[in-house]
Amino acid sequence: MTLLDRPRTTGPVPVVAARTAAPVAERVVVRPAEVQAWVAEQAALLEPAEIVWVDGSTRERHELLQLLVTNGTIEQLNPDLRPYSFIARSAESDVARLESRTFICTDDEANAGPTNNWREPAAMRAELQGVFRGAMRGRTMYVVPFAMGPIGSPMARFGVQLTDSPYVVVSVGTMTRMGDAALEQIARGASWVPAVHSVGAPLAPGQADVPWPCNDTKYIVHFPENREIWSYGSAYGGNAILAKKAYALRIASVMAREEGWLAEHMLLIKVTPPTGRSYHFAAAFPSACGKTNMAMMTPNLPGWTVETIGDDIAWLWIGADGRLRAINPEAGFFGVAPGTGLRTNPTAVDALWGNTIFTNVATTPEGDVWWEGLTDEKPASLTDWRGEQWTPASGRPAAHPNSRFTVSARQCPSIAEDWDDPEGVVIDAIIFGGRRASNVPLVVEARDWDHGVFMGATIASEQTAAAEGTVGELRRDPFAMLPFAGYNMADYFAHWLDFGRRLRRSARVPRVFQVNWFRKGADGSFLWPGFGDNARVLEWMVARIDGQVGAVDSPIGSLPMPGGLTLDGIEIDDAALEELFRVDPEAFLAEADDIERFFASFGERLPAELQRQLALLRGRLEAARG
Ligand code: OXD
Ligand code: MN
Repeated sequence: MTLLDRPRTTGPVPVVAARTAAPVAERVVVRPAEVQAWVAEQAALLEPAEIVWVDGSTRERHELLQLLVTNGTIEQLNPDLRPYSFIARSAESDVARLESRTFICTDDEANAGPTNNWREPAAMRAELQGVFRGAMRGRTMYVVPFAMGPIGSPMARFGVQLTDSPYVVVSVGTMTRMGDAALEQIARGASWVPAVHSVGAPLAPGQADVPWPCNDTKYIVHFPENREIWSYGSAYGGNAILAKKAYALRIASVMAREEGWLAEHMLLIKVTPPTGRSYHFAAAFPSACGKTNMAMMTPNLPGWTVETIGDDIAWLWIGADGRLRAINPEAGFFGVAPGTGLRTNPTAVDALWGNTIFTNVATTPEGDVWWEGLTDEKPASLTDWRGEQWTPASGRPAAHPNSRFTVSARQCPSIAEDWDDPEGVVIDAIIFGGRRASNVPLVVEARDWDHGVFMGATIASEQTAAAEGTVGELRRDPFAMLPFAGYNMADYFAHWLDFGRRLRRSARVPRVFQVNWFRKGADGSFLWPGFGDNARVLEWMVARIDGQVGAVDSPIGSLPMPGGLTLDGIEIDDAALEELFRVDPEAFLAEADDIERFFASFGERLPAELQRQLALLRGRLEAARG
């Protein structure tokens, strides 16, 4: 029986018989008793109509996609234009991550820290029991085993998500190594994180479903001490693909601290200059600051290549060789569509040729997709993300600003050959960036690791559409991890400082840089062309790594010397260049005051080293002011 013709039943939950252990040759995966017991316990709470264990096969994916079409959740795009691709239009209230409904539940509130929404675990558990009771009535509960990281890597970590959303199952299928291969590792004793997800829309007998079931009440709850995740009410990827933000960042950051590694909101790229020697960079930017564009950059420098390893999450550790190594724990890209265009990111546009699920983009009359920035010219008419008719005169965006594509990493033309190397890649430099209209120069190099940690801890960015909030407002987003650190951010800073001490003992410490592609001139236009021209900044970093170029010392770090960036082929006048690198001591002293207020929110727990870095910065700025 296929998923499609399996009858929908209500009433008692059919018991899924445990398969007996069979020879490996039969490729029957043993369902670990511990997982089975947990599934049964949750089924008693959630009361689904049936339970399906997901195996991760192509056939299963096909059947789920057909089911989603039948349910009206997705529509198939024109196969001649976009083979085997689909568009989902979500409920209007379910379009982004909900930070105000994201909770970290630790016994001691101080362990969640001032940047997280803390809830007392027992009280939250009691609340969740009420919320989740019967939440899957009338629906199928999928049991979704997954691996983060290449199976066989010392860094691979496992989980099992329960969900009543087939849309979420296919999304997890793209974003992780999902199914039997992961379950097999759990059966062999790998530890796993349990994650429960429901859209919170139980169906009464005979009740018709809606295309995008969800609930106005939402919860994204983490119990880091028990390594457990509960998510309710949303099918939006950032809230519902629990392997991603909830596990690979919030829970993994806690695991990483305990086990001595780093779980970071970073892209990973491999940069190869004409010399042929490759360099690997890990770069942290707040949500929707162009990480995917940078990860897939086509460098505007002859003879240079940039290859993609990851676009959102990196796990870093000190390898047996003492070097800083990193993997991308994900297997796909859940990228922001608007701003991904033929001019800005042709590689991503190529990657999306087919086998892609789009969510909340617009569709053309021919049955293809469109979003702001895909092409310079707007199509004459579209169906917008809400399903309404749209023309350029409509005066509103056709695609939701946080509309997304979900596509396998393997489909990316710039994917590096070693992107899924179980041993990871050696990191030569770490980059921190934010979206800053003023103040922060195009590139600055940190004086040393601890200064780099200060830079990471003080990233600020203008709010984007990836989460709810007022777009454009400046917020401190330390390490781009504000919504993703699963524990007290001050302890997280301390962990980074400590990690540097360990790196110093074992091997070469990577360089740390800060970048800002978004500085604007007095007329409000961007000073730097960005995108492929950001390779010019990478070129300078490579020269610094190799000790080939000097730098100008400034109060905030080392800047390129005049003429230090290759600018052939771009038009940028001297005034713009000067403004791009201008360090205004007055403005930075005001920034230092803001940092002081931000640091004060961590009280005694803030590492003394960061206060020291702030004092040193102030001293240098005051000296520069004269
Ligand atoms: C994302 C985010 O979706 O950071 O990657 O919000
Ligand atoms: Mn992200």
